Amino acid sequence: MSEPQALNRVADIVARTLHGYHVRNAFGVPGGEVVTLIDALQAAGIAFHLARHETSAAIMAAGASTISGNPELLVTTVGPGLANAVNGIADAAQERIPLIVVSGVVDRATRGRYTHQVIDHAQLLRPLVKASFEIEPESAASTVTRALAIAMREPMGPVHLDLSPAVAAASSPTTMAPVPPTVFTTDTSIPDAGARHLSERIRAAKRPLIIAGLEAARSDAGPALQRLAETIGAPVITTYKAKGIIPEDHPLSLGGAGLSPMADRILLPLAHEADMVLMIGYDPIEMRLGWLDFVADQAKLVDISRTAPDHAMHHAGTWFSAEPRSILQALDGLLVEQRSWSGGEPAEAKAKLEGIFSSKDAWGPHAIIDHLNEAAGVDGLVTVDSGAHRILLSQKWRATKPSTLLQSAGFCTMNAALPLAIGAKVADPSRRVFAVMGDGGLEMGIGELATVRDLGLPLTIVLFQDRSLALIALKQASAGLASAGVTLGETDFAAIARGFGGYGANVETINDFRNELESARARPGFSLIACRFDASAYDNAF
Ligand SMILES: Cc1ncc(C[n+]2csc(CCOP(=O)(O)OP(=O)(O)O)c2C)c(N)n1
Repeated sequence: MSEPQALNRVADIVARTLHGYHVRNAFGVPGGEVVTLIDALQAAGIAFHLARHETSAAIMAAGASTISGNPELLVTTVGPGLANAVNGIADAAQERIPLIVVSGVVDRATRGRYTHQVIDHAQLLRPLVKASFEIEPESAASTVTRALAIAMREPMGPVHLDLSPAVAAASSPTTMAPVPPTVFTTDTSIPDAGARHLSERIRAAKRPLIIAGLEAARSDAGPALQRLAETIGAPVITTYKAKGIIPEDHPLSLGGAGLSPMADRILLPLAHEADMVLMIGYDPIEMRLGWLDFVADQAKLVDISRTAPDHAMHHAGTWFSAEPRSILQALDGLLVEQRSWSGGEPAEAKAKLEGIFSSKDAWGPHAIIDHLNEAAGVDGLVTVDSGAHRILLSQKWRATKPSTLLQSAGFCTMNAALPLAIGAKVADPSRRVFAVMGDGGLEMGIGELATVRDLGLPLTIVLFQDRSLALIALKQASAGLASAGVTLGETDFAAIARGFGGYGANVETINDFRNELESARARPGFSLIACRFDASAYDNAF
């Protein structure tokens, strides 16, 4: 039990402020420099979850934040602890995650002379975080609220705080722990001159096309976007992260685009034919180079986003600086049904896309994805790792709701799916969560199976075991190079899962997969289903 006065340490003020701003989960690996902070977090009602690697911990926080809608916390120790988190913090930067990183730092009294584990944290993270501050006793709460505000400001991203052990344990000179202000949003969905101008341009379009991205999905713009698409007959392409913003079985949905050259060969010509492209909350960070100047005529390109487009992947002639949902709502009353695409090109594109990503093989990645899609249902939450399996899955997957397929789509780091799944399940234990991974990705972060076990999470891990870093093997082949450094030996993942205290099965038929998926549903611990197939199944698959 903590002494009553111990609850007024600087660390307690930090923790209570974070809690007041709805932070409920901290992920990390402790070190001597953060023990007081961890104690204070627990006392304030923020659960500290032990991960096995700091980068995984950062991505767990990303998964939790995506589901909770609130900032979440990464806690690392000094030096090596923070350095180990670099990949995960970079991921938060590119995936727009409001991650608060708190690292221990050597006490000020010895900082100028002591060198053990000492590196310059702020300098290390400089290109990755939106800001970096050191927490001081007099201003601890204000520094934390400022960090939260910066992390949550669009585009959201990570903010770093250093907290030394002496400051963390010091008695706080103040008890103030601010709570967020009550926010009243003025109604920007009332049509104004901008919305009228946009509606006139839309009315004049004969072949409008919509590309929706993360900001639209996060701003809950789906229903208004679907109404716009239906009213003006515009097909909708999304980035992988915005999949499901309108149900992907809708006749106007052309699914996700991003990393598949085969999909691009159908979607890019359609974009060329469009006479107006409405890019709604779209950030091309998720797209391949094929989308560079995908439409050269600036006049056709219209950006609608709260965040100023800060890339040069293409150049829109017009930017409507607004929250996507409100401008779409404003358009509602200004547009009447119009007939577009008299040649039926969108329906033709949809049929072609369905054709190229289907496969009649009874076993292999196509069949596994189809079956998992069905089994996950409307509310299942699926995370997917980087690699060939992700590109095929993202193209084939039919999402009917936004934020039901989580992935690192801007940064595309391997070993994201398991930590994302852990964070998502911690944030919402009521959801069934599946992590889809390649064998390379799982082997990179296999230690997190221990985290899954220790947190008692009944995740289902669907492993695409092709004994290959298949995506890189495909790149070598398409460059005419010999295969090198991409072959993986055969791990017995069923045995590995059992060793980590879970259930494991190696499967090679769709029936076995179906049965394993079904029996995983009721199991209290985690299940790992290793689906074994040959990497040649990805040849010409996307
Ligand atoms: C941390 C990191 N290292 C390397 C890469 C490059 N990379 C992208 S996909 C991939 C192969 C992944 O192999 P696996 O997990 O087995 O999936 P598969 O491609 O076989 O489906 C590699 C090495 C990356 N994206 N991230």
